[in-house]
Amino acid sequence: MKRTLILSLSLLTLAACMTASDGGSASQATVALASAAGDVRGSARIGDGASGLQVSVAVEGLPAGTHGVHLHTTGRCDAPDFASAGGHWNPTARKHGRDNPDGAHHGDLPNIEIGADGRGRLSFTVPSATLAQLMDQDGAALVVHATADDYRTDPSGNSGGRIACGVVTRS
Ligand SMILES: [Cu+2]
Repeated sequence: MKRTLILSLSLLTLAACMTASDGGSASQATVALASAAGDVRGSARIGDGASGLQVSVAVEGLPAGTHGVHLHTTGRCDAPDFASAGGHWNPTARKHGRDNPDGAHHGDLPNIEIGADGRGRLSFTVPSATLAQLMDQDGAALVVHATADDYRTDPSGNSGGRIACGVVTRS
């Protein structure tokens, strides 16, 4: 029992070290995406880069098609609708969407294309943003929506319901 615990702790420490050294960046966070039923829906990595906040998302088990993805302002993913994640992360008080003359939110990411196998990938850099900014007092969450973001309609690009959510967690 005791030996198992020590082994587990060693493995955890090893995993933490590997994560910290990955990419050479000191500031990293991860996201475990889940459906409202609690099923795994993929993951994301978020970290500070030379030109902004780098976000890499890989989803699985989601419906094929084009889906809105955003960083939301509160680090809470309560089923069934994930409304607890709040609106988009918007520290500069802009309107939604890169095609909106008053946009965009820091949390506005490009749409993700999900294939027939339920998988999709997305990499994006939020210009002039940092992980420290994102991880304010109430944290942040990554949300995948039911439909495409039109990049224009405030406040959420008409992207429908929230079908997967994950809390941003420092790694
Ligand atoms: Cu959203």
